[in-house]
Amino acid sequence: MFGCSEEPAIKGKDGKKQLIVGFSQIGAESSWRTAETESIRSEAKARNIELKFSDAQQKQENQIKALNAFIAQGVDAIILAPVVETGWEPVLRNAKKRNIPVILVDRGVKVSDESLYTTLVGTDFVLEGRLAAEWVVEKTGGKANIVELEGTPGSSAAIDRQKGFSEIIAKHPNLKVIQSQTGEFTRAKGKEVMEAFLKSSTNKIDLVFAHNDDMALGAIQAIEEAGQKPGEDIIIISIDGVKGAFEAMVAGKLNCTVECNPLLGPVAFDAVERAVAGETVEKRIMIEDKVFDQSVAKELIGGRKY
Ligand code: GYE
Repeated sequence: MFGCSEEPAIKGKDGKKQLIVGFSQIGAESSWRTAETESIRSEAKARNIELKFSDAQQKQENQIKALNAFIAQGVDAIILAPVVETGWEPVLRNAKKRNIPVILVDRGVKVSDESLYTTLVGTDFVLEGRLAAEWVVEKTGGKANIVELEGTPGSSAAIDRQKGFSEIIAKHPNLKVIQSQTGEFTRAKGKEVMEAFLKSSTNKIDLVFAHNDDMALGAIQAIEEAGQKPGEDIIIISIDGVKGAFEAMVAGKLNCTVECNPLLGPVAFDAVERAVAGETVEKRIMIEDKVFDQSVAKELIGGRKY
């Protein structure tokens, strides 16, 4: 046989070169995260994009290793959900050197040079914290002893939600955060920390603010085991808006959730395709949040997609 084909080895159904995208996911700590993973996997499939998936088990070093492996393999683009904010510059510089666009999903990074990533697709965590606090002000009339279950230390989700929440709470002298500790965004740790709060607190706990629904669901269990009624004796508000939170609201055990949409696949891959095509992509692609409380839970639970 003579000659050689000009065509690329791998082709998509539509005859275009099939894109190869590496996705470095944080782990599977919450139902939110599982929904995000599923959204990215299924959107890759729908677009006939080959997805190389890597689960970092909550460790930044695993994410850095995965990214370097994607870069060495010469992927067309990288999707990164960064577990923490800092420490990304060297690996992002490697990607930039090889002209591989990096699309951040849900959490942000702190870098001195913003050109090290293409865009951040996700919600506004500071706003979510503020929305939660505004609901607390309204619900309590500005007087409550609050305990806070924080997300993963060093993550933009935990840092910014706390920032937004405390900004509003600080304006109300009778709203006091009496204890605050990380529950690492998991149900098990949320339960454990809530148990410790209930045991050690000398003041009555009026309200729990959890940085995600899973920790609130853990706290609900702890409160019940301590013989109190979650949602009544202790008010509970969290962030995400997952199905489990809606179920808990319908059962009267959770009072409110601030939505944070995890279905980022379609928007993330739009950004990937535009970046690969050499188009300019805006630095921030914002996904909107809404507040849902018990009063609307029953009516809306059937339509929830995650
Ligand atoms: O709220 C939480 C998760 O980064 C927005 O991480 C995400 C957060 C989400 O595990 O449930």
